[in-house]
Amino acid sequence: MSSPDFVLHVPYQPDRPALEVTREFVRVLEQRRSVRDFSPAPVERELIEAVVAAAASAPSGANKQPWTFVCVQDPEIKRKIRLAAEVEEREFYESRATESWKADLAPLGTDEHKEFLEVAPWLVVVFRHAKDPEHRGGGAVYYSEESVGIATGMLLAAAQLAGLATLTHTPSPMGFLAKVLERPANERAYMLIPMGWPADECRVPAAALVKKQLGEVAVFR
Ligand code: IYR
Repeated sequence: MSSPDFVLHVPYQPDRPALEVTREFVRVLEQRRSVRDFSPAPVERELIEAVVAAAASAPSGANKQPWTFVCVQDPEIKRKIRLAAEVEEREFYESRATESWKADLAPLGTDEHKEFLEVAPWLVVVFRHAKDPEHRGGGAVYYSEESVGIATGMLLAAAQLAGLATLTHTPSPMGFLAKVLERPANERAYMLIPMGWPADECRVPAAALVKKQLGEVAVFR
């Protein structure tokens, strides 16, 4: 190995679970659906903490970990988020979205009403850290979009493993989230993820069920 002598390396011997464990993980992940019908039943904070810990274990550019996960349970804050999101979404459906975008969304049956933002017991808001101009020398981040995308994927996977329903919600623009949640100037809202148990009568659109076959997405050479 060619790293300089002054770099400390430590042994790395992670668990090596069987193929069966991986297949079981795939089986769990394949059950994930974007859910908009949440049960208002509470979810214990410990479970949310475990899911966030999975996300926070993600790799990131130069290990800068350019993320903050704001976990909102407070009904008043959830209400503020819902109202602000619905303002943006109304604008989206009434004028910002192109006709072809709306046609692509039609099979999902979505609209500007976002009741789930108050019903779901938790809203996990993922913030990406941008370079901090106030922080002389030390505020750099690298590949923060990619890093936060990976962390968010791991968050969704862990939630699914816990049996929690999630929605990858991106009311656009999302600037209101930094304001409502009083985040520092270098944090940008990346994704708003309602999290909770699915409602007993939870239904999901049939249209989004079909995933591409492995042969369509993977190339082996
Ligand atoms: N943000 C809107 C619209 C929307 C956009 C995409 I791309 C989706 O996959 C689903 C919805 C909304 O949440 O309704």
